[in-house]
Amino acid sequence: MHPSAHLDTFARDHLPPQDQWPELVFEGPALQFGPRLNAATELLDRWVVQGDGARPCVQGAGVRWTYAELQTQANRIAHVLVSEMGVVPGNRVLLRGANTPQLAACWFAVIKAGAIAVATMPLLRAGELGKVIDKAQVTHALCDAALADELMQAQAAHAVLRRVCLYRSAAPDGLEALAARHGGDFTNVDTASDDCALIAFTSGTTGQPKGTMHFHRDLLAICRCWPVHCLRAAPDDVFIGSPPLAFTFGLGGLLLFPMSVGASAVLLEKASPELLLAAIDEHRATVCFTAPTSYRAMAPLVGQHDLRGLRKCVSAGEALPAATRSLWKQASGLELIDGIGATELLHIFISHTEDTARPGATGRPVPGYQACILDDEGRPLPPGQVGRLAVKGPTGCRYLADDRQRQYVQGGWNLTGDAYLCDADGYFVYQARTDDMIISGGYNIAGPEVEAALLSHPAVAECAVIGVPDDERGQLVKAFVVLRAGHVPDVKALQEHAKATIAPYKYPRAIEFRDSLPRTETGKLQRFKLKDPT
Ligand code: 3UK
Repeated sequence: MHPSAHLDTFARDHLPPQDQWPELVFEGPALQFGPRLNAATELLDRWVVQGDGARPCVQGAGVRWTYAELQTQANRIAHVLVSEMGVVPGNRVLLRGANTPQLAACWFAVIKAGAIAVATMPLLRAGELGKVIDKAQVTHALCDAALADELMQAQAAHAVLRRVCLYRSAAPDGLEALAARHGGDFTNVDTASDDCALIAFTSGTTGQPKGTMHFHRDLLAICRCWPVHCLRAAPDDVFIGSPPLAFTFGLGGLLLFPMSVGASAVLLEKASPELLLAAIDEHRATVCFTAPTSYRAMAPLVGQHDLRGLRKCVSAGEALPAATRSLWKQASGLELIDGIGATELLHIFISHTEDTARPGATGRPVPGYQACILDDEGRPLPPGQVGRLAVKGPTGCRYLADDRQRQYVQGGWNLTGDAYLCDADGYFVYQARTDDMIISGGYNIAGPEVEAALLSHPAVAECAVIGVPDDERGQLVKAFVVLRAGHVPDVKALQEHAKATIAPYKYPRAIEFRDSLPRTETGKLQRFKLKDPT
């Protein structure tokens, strides 16, 4: 590793041992990184230096900032971090707030100061924040005044968190007042390209959060893979979407990727399907990032808005059912760009362009990444066989002090925990989470395939399919269904529809109707909550 700029060496001290890292592959000139690199220099300052400072950069929460204005804001906050809050390079700085330009400025300030950004989901409560503070030994925090309560409670229980400063606050000791006392220039800390810049937490299904560590160069590497080859956005694009900046899907899609091409982004504090559609219309947004369920919910409402500006729509976070792809295409005229990403790999590694989309498939490895399907012994499987998805590329899993590193990384590959097959054309087709495969009467049944079949029925708004214990079959396929308005429960009709759409043995033998389904803040179905309702 290169000489670190970190005075607080916590991050390097808690990286997994080198022999447990995934193999990193840096293919082609765009993925070669020198020894020194601060991601903020490349993503933000560069535009001002080259004379593009007056271009629009971020808007939302009552402000509209050019690149030069975001830079000035970030520089002032960096001074506050260093000279008033006592942040030294390598310290972990927690960020808490809804998506706003102010949060983006705080994020860049942390990166510029050579500290480590630990962005957290706005919905987290004191107990969950406490786990993050403890695990990442967070010493400082910048928090939206509107969300201060839970963080203050967490701070009371965790002495390691020394200083909290509130932003979007009118208080005399609020961040705005402190920042106003400082100049708009700041010399970025000369970090190593492999100094940790970000610890992104992923909760998974167990409730014990895992911190994934990403370097300055990783932030640029993801900008040079999927956005260049699959998204292909332009400097005049206006990005918009729902994922929080604390979710790396949102950080890339709504901050890093627009800024890597000199484009701009609309940051929305609230982005329910209704609000997102209205905001696309209002801001003439051209590139949208959200989850499959959000496209499904927006489709019937499209007619109420003017979406003529919209030209690219990205779906990630969960498998995209073919029915949702076609529903969105009918409603908007746009072919969705689906991509599988993971917090461990920072962003998307299998995807496609609008022209190479195949309904039901996630796509092919994004240039820069390699993927294959492995059996339980780690041997590659031939086309058409279902096994474990394995990925490598310029980014990869490095858990902060966590034994689960050995599960995620095996033989140099990142194992995402997904069951996939690769077809004869090299397209990767999602089956299920490996721990969600249903085994019924000796058959392997992927819940999402049954869900896709049910979703193609006009009465079905949303559904989730799980295996429930059954004396006779081992497991029984059970569907939880949310009906569209105006439809009445009809178990038989849905079962017949499933049998007519997929192999009949996969049909849901039990169906339960619900008003809603349990989901994470990142939009993922929590199937485990349906299995074990306690
Ligand atoms: C699932 C998908 C099928 C899959 C993420 C884009 O979701 C992201 O990160 P997470 O760590 O979850 C990773 C897991 O989510 N998944 C995500 N996208 C897809 N399954 N098709 C998809 N298109 O199980 C994966 O292992 O929360 C997504 C960019 C950055 C991200 N962090």
